[in-house]
Amino acid sequence: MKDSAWQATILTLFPEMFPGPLGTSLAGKSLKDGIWTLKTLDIRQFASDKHRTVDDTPLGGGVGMVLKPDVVAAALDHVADAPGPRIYLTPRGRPLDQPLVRELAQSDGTVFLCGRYEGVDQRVVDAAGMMEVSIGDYILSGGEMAALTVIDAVVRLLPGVIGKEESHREESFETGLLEPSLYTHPRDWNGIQAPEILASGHHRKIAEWRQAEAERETRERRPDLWQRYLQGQMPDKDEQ
Ligand code: 6GU
Repeated sequence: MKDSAWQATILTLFPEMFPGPLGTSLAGKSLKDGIWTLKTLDIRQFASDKHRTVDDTPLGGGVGMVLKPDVVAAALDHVADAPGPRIYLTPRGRPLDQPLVRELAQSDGTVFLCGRYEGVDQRVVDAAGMMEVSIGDYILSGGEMAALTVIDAVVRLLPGVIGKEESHREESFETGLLEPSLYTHPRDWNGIQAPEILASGHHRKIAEWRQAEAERETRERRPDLWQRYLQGQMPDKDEQ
């Protein structure tokens, strides 16, 4: 197990967006406890001209502006000693999923490059061997909200952030199934009954009901996850 803090290093034009929501709740507590650290670096400080220009028009024409490779390279050089993979947040990237989150949590940290405007000159992304990551098929105004999302997902996996190791095991995307619906007291709410089995005290039957519900909900809500789950259960079958 890792005994030093997980280090998030963020290159951004908007350092004031951090820690933002990561300063509260579970992430905020673990930040204060030193389980992870956050360092932001303002990309603008690496501009070389007196106007502190960080972007330029796209070669070949087109809308918007592109972050200059020399400026981004200087920012990356400045954090050369920061641990972990270099991630460029872009809707063109590999879709974030729980296996990637786990991989990042197992490293000593991650360096995040947040793009704004239309994006970053591809040459610096390629030259630095950056991993390109997207958080979903929609467009954000910049990579900052995506970085916050990735860090939130990573931090809750770090040892000591969530009480028992137990609490991760039955989660969606750890089991490959969505979690079953949740209910609390009162059992009768406005005449609507919570499932009777949950009040039976019969732990084996409750576990079986939850498994069946998780399977049904996954099949109905996320046929894509359901197919992957079935293939994981039956590695020989290629269709179901
Ligand atoms: Cl990583 N960046 C931006 N700008 N938009 C996104 C995204 C990232 N992931 C999904 N949409």
